[in-house]
Amino acid sequence: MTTKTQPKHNTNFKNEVTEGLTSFPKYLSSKYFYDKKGDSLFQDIMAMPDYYLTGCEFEIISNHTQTIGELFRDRENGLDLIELGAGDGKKTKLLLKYMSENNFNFIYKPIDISENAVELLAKNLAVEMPALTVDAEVGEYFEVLERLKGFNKRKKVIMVLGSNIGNLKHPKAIDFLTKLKDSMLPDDLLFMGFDQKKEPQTILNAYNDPEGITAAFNKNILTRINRELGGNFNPEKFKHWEVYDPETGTAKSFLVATEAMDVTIEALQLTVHFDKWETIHTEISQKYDDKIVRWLAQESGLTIVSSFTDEQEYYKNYVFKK
Ligand code: AVJ
Repeated sequence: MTTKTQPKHNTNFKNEVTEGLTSFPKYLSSKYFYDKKGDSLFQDIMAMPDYYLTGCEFEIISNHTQTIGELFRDRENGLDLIELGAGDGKKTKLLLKYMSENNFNFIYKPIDISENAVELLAKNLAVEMPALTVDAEVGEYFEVLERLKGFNKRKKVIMVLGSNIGNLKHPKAIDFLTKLKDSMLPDDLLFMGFDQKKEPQTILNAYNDPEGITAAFNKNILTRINRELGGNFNPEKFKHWEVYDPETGTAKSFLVATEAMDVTIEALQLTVHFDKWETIHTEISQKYDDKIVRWLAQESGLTIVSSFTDEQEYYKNYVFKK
């Protein structure tokens, strides 16, 4: 197992925090939710009944393990299974087990922005599936994509589960999908999860739990600025607020200042003023339907090979080729 870290990360964090908190309206990127605390809060979110996404995708992969696995199967030289945003690998393990037990010659390459998540996963797999070759890597999607081009000797299957693409607005999603396509050869596949449009209240509830786990997750970005950049945010003075627009399919998270205040961030030599009820936009969680996914694929030069859904049709996993 090898783990490579991106040294650029802290500079990116500083620049993006400066950019976001000096803009109007203010924003921060959800990719910075995921430190040790954020990872563990996200684990808690995935275990909440209201956060249906995880259960639906687990249902899909467990009901169609063989069909999906056989789509992945290579004809000659073996295959690289590359997962972007691997997280804890609970859903992926279903496929890893199937492939291990059915004579696939493959290596598993999980890539995640969270060093902590990648290390935990690699350690866990070393115990649970000792025969599996795991080559883990830490990095951001867009950085890592460049390096995937060097992977072209064997068949490659790229997986992006959890509707992680939903954090990107459509133009960025097209950019991301296009780059994935550019890293693919004709036999390669992309297996990706897209949370579907549904009863708006169901979506809102997934991001608005009464216990405040999602609120803590959202506010963790402030805690992280405090710790890593010497900020003095008081997270209690911010309120988590979620909206869902059924027309665009976009769920949006905000942190709302409940009083006027000044916040100082030492490492940025920056003081940020908040008016009472001023917002920081922190995340989008885009919801999709077949039409939108077909459009995204077309714009990115990808073709949909097949798709799988759960009993309630809350969630879909699509298989793409170039
Ligand atoms: C991991 C990006 C798919 O947007 O649903 C969960 C993150 N944010 N609760 C999502 C998240 C609030 C999640 N993704």
